Amino acid sequence: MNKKMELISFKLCPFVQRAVITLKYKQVNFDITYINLNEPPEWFKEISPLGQVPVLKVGDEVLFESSVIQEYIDEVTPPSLHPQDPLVKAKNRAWIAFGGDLFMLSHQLIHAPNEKAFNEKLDTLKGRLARIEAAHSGEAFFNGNEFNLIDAAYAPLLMRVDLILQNTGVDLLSECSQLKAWSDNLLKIKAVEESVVEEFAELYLGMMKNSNGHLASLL
Ligand SMILES: N[C@@H](CCC(=O)N[C@@H](CS)C(=O)NCC(=O)O)C(=O)O
Repeated sequence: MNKKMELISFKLCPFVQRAVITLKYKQVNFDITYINLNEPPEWFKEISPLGQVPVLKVGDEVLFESSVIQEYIDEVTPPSLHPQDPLVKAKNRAWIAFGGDLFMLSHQLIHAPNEKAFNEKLDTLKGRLARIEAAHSGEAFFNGNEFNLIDAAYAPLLMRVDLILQNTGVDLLSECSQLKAWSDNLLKIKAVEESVVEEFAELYLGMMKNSNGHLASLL
């Protein structure tokens, strides 16, 4: 790997955070450029096929889709953080995609306008989390005692779940003891701790307040 990578980011984006964790965990020297997604600059619209972050610039090339970006970073900085067994690896990829949908659901939970809509989203999210609980190894990390790409992919969600618990008392993991332990393990990893800007909690809670939904009323 010889070209310096540049990650295009939005400070609150969990998908970008997957890439940051992978870069930091693998001790890659990279640049990060933050944009305002509400007013994206012209240069960003030109390089991002979907108008979404993350985008990873590698020299003149551009990559998009967080899981693909994670895999690219992993491949150019061996040894791999993917398990070797093709079946386990394939299953992890599927659970990583599943995790991406959970980012969207957690966003919808925050924006649920009233208690009824909130409870519906809460049930859906808890049901999905129970699925991951059932697939989890029960060890320190998803597959066992080693930190893998899938752990980097889920840490952004678990960081937000923890912030929701600390600030509203809503416990999304109340029936998921393995995920609770997993979250504790992930949130103290340096690459995870340093994967967000210093003011992240403030920004996240600010977004929650601005949404003026049911969850904001519990703050
Ligand atoms: N599937 C994409 C999702 C990325 C995504 O939804 N990013 C959000 C920010 S967190 C975004 O750029 N939204 C702007 C838009 O969709 O217009 C990935 O995994 O990278």
